[in-house]
Amino acid sequence: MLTWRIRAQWLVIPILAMASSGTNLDSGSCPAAKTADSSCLGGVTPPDQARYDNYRIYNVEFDNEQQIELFQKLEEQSDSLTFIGHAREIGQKLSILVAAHRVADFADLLKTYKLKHRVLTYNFQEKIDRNMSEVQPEDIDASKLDWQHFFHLKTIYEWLDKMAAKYSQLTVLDMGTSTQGNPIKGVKLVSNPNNKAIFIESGIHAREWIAPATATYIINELLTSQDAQVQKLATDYNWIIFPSVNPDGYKYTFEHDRMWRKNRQLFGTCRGVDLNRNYPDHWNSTGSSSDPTRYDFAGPSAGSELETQRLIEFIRENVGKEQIKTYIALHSYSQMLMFPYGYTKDRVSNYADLQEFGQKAAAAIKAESGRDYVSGNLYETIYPSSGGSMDWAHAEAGIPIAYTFELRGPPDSQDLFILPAVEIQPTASEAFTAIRTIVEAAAEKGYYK
Ligand SMILES: *[C@@H]1O[C@H](CO)[C@@H](O)[C@H](O)[C@H]1NC(C)=O
Ligand SMILES: CC(=O)N[C@H]1CO[C@H](CO)[C@@H](O)[C@@H]1O
Ligand SMILES: [Zn+2]
Repeated sequence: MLTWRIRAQWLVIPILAMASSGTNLDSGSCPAAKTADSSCLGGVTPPDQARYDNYRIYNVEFDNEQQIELFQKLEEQSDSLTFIGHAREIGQKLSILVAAHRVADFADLLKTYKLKHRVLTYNFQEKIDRNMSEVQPEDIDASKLDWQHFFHLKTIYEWLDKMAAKYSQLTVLDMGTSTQGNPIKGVKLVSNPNNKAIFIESGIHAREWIAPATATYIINELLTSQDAQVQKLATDYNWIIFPSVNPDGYKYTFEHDRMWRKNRQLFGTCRGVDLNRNYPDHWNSTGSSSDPTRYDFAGPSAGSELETQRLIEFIRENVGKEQIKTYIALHSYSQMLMFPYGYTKDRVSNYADLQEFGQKAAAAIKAESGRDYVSGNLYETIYPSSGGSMDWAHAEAGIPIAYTFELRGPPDSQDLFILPAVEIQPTASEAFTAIRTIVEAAAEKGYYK
């Protein structure tokens, strides 16, 4: 929020400076500068922030193999084009964020190769700016946390502490520190030590802000809802919820680059491992990159990252002790409820059950909000990817019910990961409805006996 204020000031100050005739912009003294940095530019140093002015989002559709090959090459070649997914098959629709300086030749390419397409957004920065006004300041009192705004990591963590102080059945957990030394904090809600537990992981991808917001919503509902069905879920099961398992990345999206996805591990000239490609289960076999500059970099080796190791250790230590029978990973966007595997289309042993629960959950969302969510295994529903936490949790940790949710918006969203704050509450509510539906359906089938 601080950076937002500085930017607003930055627009105003040069105008004031020009209006007062005595001011020499080249004098080297910067009386109006309020930043700690001593260098200056017309009075105030601009923040070190990625900007996406005049970046466009294109949604393209592939008609033939030549177009697919072309776009696969294009993704390899250019870091000025951010692919949201990879070119794979005829009929597929793909969103691509195109840097301003590439708009002309990208448009030419579409024309030359006759690709069907739509421009979803002409200036992505506008969306980021507008929605930065929906972020509460970092130093806000954590008791003001709500589901009409987005919140910094610090506020979320303070809120967990406050809730634990208020509700005796809630304890704060700490998995340990991240690469950059931030704690990975969560909570455990225990009504009865003999209950089976549900584990919720969120925020593994930094820019998917709706995921941590949904996690806090669920914690709050479980503690405060007057709905008898919700109260029953809170007392029949124990809940372990970590709102941000990639705290370094989450902080970075608030301070420097709204579109950051990975952790912040350094690799020479660039940073970041996609933590959801780093788990030691068929690691680096499909749908991940070996290149550290890529958004889906799998890391130098399986389980190389501290954040990955923390979660693995936590699950290993607690899966038996806490009887964790359900694992939910929260992501955005695309509106999908997916189960293993991500690395292969081979079916898990309880495929039919997971398919059935997923379909019931999608129907429950449809009834609640009218939104369309699709359900299926991850490999076939979104795209093949290996090293994901869900595959690991199911195959290696033996957790039978495992899902990855892609929350709002729709697959051709114009906002990508910048979900308007007015949608936090309904999105979180429908996600919770899906979880409830899955848990109740799994209970009927005897998964929690
Ligand atoms: C990951 O897979 C790619 C493609 O098969 C391979 O070239 C690369 O060496 C692998 N990386 C590691 C660290 O094994
Ligand atoms: C992407 C975007 O701009 N989303 C929203 C930002 O916030 C305003 C105000 O709530 C919404 O109207 C936008 O749709
Ligand atoms: Zn994600």
